[in-house]
Amino acid sequence: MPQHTVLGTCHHDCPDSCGWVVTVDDGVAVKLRGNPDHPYSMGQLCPKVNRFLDRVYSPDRILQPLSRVGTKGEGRFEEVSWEEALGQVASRFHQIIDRSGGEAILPWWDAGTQGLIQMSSLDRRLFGALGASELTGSLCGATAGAGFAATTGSGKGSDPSDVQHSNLIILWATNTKLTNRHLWPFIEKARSNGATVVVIDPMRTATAEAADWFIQPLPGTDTALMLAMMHVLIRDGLIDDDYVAQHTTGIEELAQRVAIWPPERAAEVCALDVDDIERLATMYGSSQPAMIRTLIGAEHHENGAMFFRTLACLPTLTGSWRHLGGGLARSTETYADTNVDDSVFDPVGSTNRRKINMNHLGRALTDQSLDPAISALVVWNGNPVVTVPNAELIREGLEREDLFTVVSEQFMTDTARYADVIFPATTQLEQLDVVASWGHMYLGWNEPAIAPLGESVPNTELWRRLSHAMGLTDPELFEDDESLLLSALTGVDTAAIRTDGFVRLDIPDEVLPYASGEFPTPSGKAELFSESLRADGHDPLPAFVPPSESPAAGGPIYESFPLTLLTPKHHVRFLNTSYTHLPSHGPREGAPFVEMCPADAQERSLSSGDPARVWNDRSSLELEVRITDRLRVGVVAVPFGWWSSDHQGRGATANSLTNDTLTDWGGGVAYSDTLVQVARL
Ligand SMILES: Nc1nc2c(c(=O)[nH]1)N[C@H]1C(S)=C(S)[C@@H](COP(=O)(O)OP(=O)(O)OC[C@H]3O[C@@H](n4cnc5c(=O)[nH]c(N)nc54)[C@H](O)[C@@H]3O)O[C@H]1N2
Ligand SMILES: Nc1nc2c(c(=O)[nH]1)N[C@H]1C(S)=C(S)[C@@H](COP(=O)(O)OP(=O)(O)OC[C@H]3O[C@@H](n4cnc5c(=O)[nH]c(N)nc54)[C@H](O)[C@@H]3O)O[C@H]1N2
Ligand code: SF4
Ligand SMILES: [Mo]
Repeated sequence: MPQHTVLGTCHHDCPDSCGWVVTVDDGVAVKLRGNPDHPYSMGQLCPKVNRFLDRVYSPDRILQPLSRVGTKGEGRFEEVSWEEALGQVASRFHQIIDRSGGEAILPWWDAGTQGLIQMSSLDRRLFGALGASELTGSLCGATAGAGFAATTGSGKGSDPSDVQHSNLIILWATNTKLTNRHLWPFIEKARSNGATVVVIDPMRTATAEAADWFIQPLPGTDTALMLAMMHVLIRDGLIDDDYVAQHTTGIEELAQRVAIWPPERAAEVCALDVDDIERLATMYGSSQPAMIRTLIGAEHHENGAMFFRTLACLPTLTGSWRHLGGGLARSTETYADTNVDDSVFDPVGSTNRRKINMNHLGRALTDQSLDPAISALVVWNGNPVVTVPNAELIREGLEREDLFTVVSEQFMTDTARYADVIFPATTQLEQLDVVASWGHMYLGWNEPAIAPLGESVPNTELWRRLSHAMGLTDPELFEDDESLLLSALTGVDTAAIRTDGFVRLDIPDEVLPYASGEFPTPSGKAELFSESLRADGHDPLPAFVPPSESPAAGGPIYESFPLTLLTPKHHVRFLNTSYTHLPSHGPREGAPFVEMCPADAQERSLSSGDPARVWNDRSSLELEVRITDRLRVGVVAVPFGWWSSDHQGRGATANSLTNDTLTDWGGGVAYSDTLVQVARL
């Protein structure tokens, strides 16, 4: 075929879901650029994906099924045929099911591709047919959604791109310039019209550097700040009385609650100036339209859901939901429900199976009391050895000789090294999909641009082949990709999405979810006081509860480990743990390090460049010290994303240290409530 172009959409777990154009010459992708017609990404990609072809054509791609010949974790494999690999898996699965039942098999997947069918579709039917354990919980997003919905009744917030109409923009616990870069031009547009940008983050991020005002509370304390803001809003008559009277429940109870949260009290909890809290509350209560923008950063705390539940009370009190450019913008994923119904992938007649929270992978693999114990693990679209907290426990589980581990991957990740069988996975360039965004209001089409490299296959094809190898015959297990996709799209102009590469969701041009005060809660109002939360054993009102592993909670852990550890996304060329191993990405970001403020370093006689040990009762890391003014006293940071091979010593990574306590509700996990000590090596 002569040189031609193919439209696609970035599959990464990233809010921007950029449109792209691939130039293909004689079956080889020779160029990949942003689609200039895409209304949100407008022709731009990012420093990760600008060099996506380096990933696709990397000599390190896994292109053949592999079977383990070394010890677990060693990473020594031999190439085998598909038939051989499928045969090994099918016979082990049959043995396990006969001996212990299907629940001894655990599927584990994340959003390595967040495409509609390649993230999760036929796997649900296959693992349903096997009666396998069911994965629940989330590394990302569910706690934020559940917290927000406790107040508003749904996940729906404002359209993020409407920040362009805002007069005040509060970027609360989100590092927009790094993690959501295509939103920044919309923010700059508002700024050129006079908007003020405030960043609230325990770390002076690149986004904080670019803001008009940076507020730096201690991690996990923001709810106290919000309670004090509400104190000021109510005290000073800055609330929208009509809106509150008509559309909310529990204003009196809330007023009583925040009465005991004067700015002085929050200032102490958050380590902020009283004047700053007064000024922030007054600014918020007297600016319209005022948009709060948040993503995931604050959900990784034990009180994570309460953060989002309380945050949603702010635009409700000020009536900011009424205004375009007001309200609260978070993940847009629930808007995709308008045109996408992924419940069509659920198995027919599925029964209730044992549930395992994905954040507790290490616990599940090492728990002697689980009945049945996990005997087989199947991982795709994720790298849990590096991305899930308390990771050394996962490693311990994966080393079990009696565990049979199957991984579908593009590369030999830390997780894949522990596999017994590895199946080669295609990249987004080689597979059909549709991507629903969580950062904007467009669905993206992804036409395969090239044929699968080597013997790699899309996840859906792996499930079809495995179903066949298991001797299953139900036709729903063998549905083809196009049919799966089309069955999940409702009311989408499929001709248009294929021709343009994207289509806007079937929602109004102006997204004002609660302007008229219709909240889909049990009471039909925004629930400042929530009966449902009370029924579930939570505080029915916004409340500040310090995370149990935190300076505010104190106790013996804090005495041994007095520093709070943040492990944020940090590198422009990384997307979670993907890319760190590529020569065009990893080396250009340097190496992992521990960052701390001058006072904490001085107390430990540490200078920049010194080797240090960072440890707690979970694990220990050896890292180079970097002294910065980005962090305040008592808070240190180690960037997330690097693999074992990038770390010295035993190959522990940032998540070897992190806390696997679940969040208050929503099924997420408290990575950022981690205490450590640091000392010179
Ligand atoms: N370059 C790049 N972009 C990415 C990713 C990546 O790995 N690299 N990952 C993608 C993914 S999966 C996601 S979910 C998004 C996440 O996007 P964001 O939510 O914007 O990013 P995070 O780095 O998880 O967290 C944002 C900020 O929250 C802060 N934070 C932590 N605890 C608290 C707290 O208690 N209070 C406050 N106020 N702030 C707190 C952290 O210091 C951090 O700066 O980014 C996506 N985009
Ligand atoms: N300490 C700390 N931990 C964190 C975070 C943090 O900020 N700090 N962030 C958390 C967040 S928000 C998230 S979302 C998670 C991410 O956690 P993961 O999803 O586990 O992380 P990724 O590195 O994105 O791993 C995705 C893997 O999927 C593979 N993959 C990509 N496409 C395909 C495909 O089509 N088929 C198959 N079979 N495989 C594919 C990639 O090669 C890659 O290895 O990490 C969480 N962990
Ligand atoms: S990773 Fe995010 S910013 Fe980069 S191309 Fe993909 S969607 Fe766009
Ligand atoms: Mo995420």
